[in-house]
Amino acid sequence: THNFNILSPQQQDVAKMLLENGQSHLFKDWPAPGIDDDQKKSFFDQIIRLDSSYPGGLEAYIKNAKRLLADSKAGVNPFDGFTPSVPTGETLTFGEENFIKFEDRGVQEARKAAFVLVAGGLGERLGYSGIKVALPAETTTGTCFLQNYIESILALQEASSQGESQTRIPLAIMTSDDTHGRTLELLELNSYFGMQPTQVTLLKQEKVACLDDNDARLALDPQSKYKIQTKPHGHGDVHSLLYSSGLLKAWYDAGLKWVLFFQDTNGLLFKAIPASLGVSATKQYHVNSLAVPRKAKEAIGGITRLTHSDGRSMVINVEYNQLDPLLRASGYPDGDVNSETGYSPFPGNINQLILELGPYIEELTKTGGAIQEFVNPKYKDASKTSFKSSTRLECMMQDYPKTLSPSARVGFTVMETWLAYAPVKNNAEDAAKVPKGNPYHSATSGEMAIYRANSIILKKAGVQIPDPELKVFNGQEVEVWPRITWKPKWGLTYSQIKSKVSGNSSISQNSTLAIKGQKVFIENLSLDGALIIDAVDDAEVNVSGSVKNNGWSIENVDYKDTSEPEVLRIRGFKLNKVEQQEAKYTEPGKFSFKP
Ligand code: UGB
Repeated sequence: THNFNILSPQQQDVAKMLLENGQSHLFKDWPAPGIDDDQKKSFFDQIIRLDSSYPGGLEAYIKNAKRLLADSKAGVNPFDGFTPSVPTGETLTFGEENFIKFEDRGVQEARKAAFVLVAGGLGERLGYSGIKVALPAETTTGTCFLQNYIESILALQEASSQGESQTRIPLAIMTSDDTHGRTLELLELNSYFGMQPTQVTLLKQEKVACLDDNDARLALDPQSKYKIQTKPHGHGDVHSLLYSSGLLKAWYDAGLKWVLFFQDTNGLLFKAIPASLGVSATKQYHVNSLAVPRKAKEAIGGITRLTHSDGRSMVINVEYNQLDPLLRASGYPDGDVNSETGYSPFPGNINQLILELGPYIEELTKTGGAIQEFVNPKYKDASKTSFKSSTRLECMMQDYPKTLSPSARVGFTVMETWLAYAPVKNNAEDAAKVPKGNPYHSATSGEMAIYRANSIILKKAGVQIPDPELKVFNGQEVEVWPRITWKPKWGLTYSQIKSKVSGNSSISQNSTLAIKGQKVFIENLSLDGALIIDAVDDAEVNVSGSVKNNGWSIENVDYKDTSEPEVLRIRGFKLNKVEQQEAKYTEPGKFSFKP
């Protein structure tokens, strides 16, 4: 009935495959040959794209979808036979001897590392109109997440290369149609924030076909009968993309050993990277997941040991929406609740994974990078025979260990939340509804967490800093510490930071301190106001004396106030730069800053 003669042989093959896999509805409304031939061809272009971007092709996608949809309809429990228990991992406390030892080791290992940023998500929960990596992590300097990430990797590169200039830590960024163009533009407009353009590889993930029903019939776009409707497949795509692009092999051939995955909006992350890489290297972990103490019902997965009745056992993330039902079904009648410590006994997954490259490539050679998928249809009614809207298969990058053999060394590292984790995921309205005591994960809390972490670190390094004030922005109560920021190259590890701080210094609660230089030494500084130190890398500046001015105050901004820019509205405050002292050093040399 279908005349496919206008098609190329490759297109005819996929047409045949579709018909053999229950997809004849796609052609049901096609007019006679000669009509709409161009659209028909572009339909097949899309089909071929969908076919080539999925491990095993579209046929495998349809088969996997049928199986997963049947399981979902039958209510099959993905954890059937498994009992959850609390796993043991490495727990680190910032500044302790152990922590410093791991940091030193991590810095050494970093020259053999490659970084992978997953940034294909649009961040629907945040509702920000731009791409998330372009969002300022903090507004004191206006540094966006991508800049912070790249400068952190460059700082690590410099610290680990010990003068060997050829070390270049590669960075791959997974984008999607939603983020690709704007990510590339951000990099190009800012000269890659100091990286060599050849150091950075963008890998674009494709969306996958939507499904209309339990027979996995592909959904047509509501606007066009010549287009399949598509949706994101999830961050798990990163594995097949790294594999099929040949990047992993290139890294392996270049002698690299570690691949570090991270997400788009965590302004604290790199404070935890050196130590956790040190843990991977010391413990020879094939997989190391970073974790933080988790509040029950927090929207981060729980790291769990799952033991099967047949004896198999694995340490894996159980996603936040699955943890509660799993616990209830396995002898924890209260489900996902805090223990007497005030936290869930299951560490929270922050989706920062460190994989050892050799075993990783070996595994992907077997799987082609395919990650265990799931489907989450919204059914019309209890008969589960039809969907409210089309669905699709999804996958998550942290599910990678699920296919590993039990002999794989899979571990995790728990860090303090203040040091390691403050993502920007929730819009102001939703953040204000977060149960009291649980983290907001908003632009407000994300920025304040940076000041808090920097203040706590300087305090540990010997600077006197008062306790924070509590303030409310966009309905969220947060700790407000002095607004202290520094460039990653000033101090990425505790040892580096301690080597820059000496004597007797103090910073008042209302102060702002921005260190935009590498060799800036804080000696005997008393700061009550705003101080910006901007020095080229070869200028060594010793800072002491007393700085007092009216500083930068914090003013409330209502998120509904459209006269303010969106980046300020979503955080609920803006900085009013009343008065500051600026110290600028543009030439190499030795300088003393004494106001
Ligand atoms: N992302 C992509 O690159 N492509 C996609 O198709 C989708 C996302 P979300 P999520 O650490 O806070 C994860 O949406 O998926 C990127 C973990 O699953 O921010 O709800 C996207 O750009 C969860 O266990 O998070 O939850 C972003 O960088 C917990 O660890 C990243 O993937 C949680 O993150 C995450 O996407 C967390």
